[in-house]
Amino acid sequence: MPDSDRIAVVTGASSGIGEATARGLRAAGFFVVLGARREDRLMAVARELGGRGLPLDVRDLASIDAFTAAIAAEYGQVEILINNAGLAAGLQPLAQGNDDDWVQMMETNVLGLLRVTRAMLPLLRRAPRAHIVNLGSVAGFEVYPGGVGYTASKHAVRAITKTLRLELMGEPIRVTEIEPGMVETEFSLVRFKGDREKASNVYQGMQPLTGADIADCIVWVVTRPPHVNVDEMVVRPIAQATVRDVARKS
Ligand code: NDP
Ligand code: 8X3
Repeated sequence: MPDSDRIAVVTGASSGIGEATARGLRAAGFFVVLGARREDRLMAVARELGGRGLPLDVRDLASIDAFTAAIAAEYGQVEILINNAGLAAGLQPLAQGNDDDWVQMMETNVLGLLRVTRAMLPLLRRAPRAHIVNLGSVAGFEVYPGGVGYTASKHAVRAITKTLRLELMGEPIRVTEIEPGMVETEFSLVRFKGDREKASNVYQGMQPLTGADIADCIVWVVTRPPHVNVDEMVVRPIAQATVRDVARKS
């Protein structure tokens, strides 16, 4: 039984920003329902927070349906949806673009977010008030060489968020996009397919944000009075002025 009727669903809660957001929302009094593919890690977080972990692969419609059906049966409604599951894969120029990487990014960051949102909308509409928070990125309005698949997917997240804001206008459902700059999570390790040296070089000589920094912003956004909609929030480390301009100490 949830100890709060304020249900918050976080996708991609097995690490990084999603895990930190689950912690933040729990501390703010929500009952958290967490989804991701790595069940061992997901369940450990859910257990620790006294929440519910459910397997979820946002690339798989059947998995999204099972995730949604379990939430509908157990809780009946959802107040907060954090669409966080996502990744970058590779950093090659378009000419050398890897098909599998492009498909994975589009299916996860774009189709996954669309499908999870569509599945969850009936549950969000059952709550007295609700809030959808999409994890975009500064890559949703800036670009960089090698980033074409990822930046295209995050530009799409921006379009989706703005469209939802229009389509849900008049309903008690807030829509927000969080657009982080560099956050040290497993993001770069995933992008470079487990190459720890390449991943740590990304943050060499500068202090990146942490997952907890972004969670802090998300918790702030969802705890504003119900009539206040923060449409978007851009958050970068102080050392990063644009996606390509980063001050590093040697
Ligand atoms: P992490 O790699 O630490 O976390 C990504 C999360 O997404 C994991 O929990 C992973 O879980 C989940 N995920 C990936 N694919 C799927 C899938 N098919 N189905 C379900 N869950 C999935 O990275 P971050 O925490 O940094 O990334 C979170 C979000 O923040 C992403 O959308 C990312 O694009 C965005 N972002 C990150 C920035 C950064 O610099 N780190 C900056 C701007 C935005 P599992 O593998 O267990 O399924
Ligand atoms: C992640 C930020 O700069 O790697 O969304 O694209 S970046």
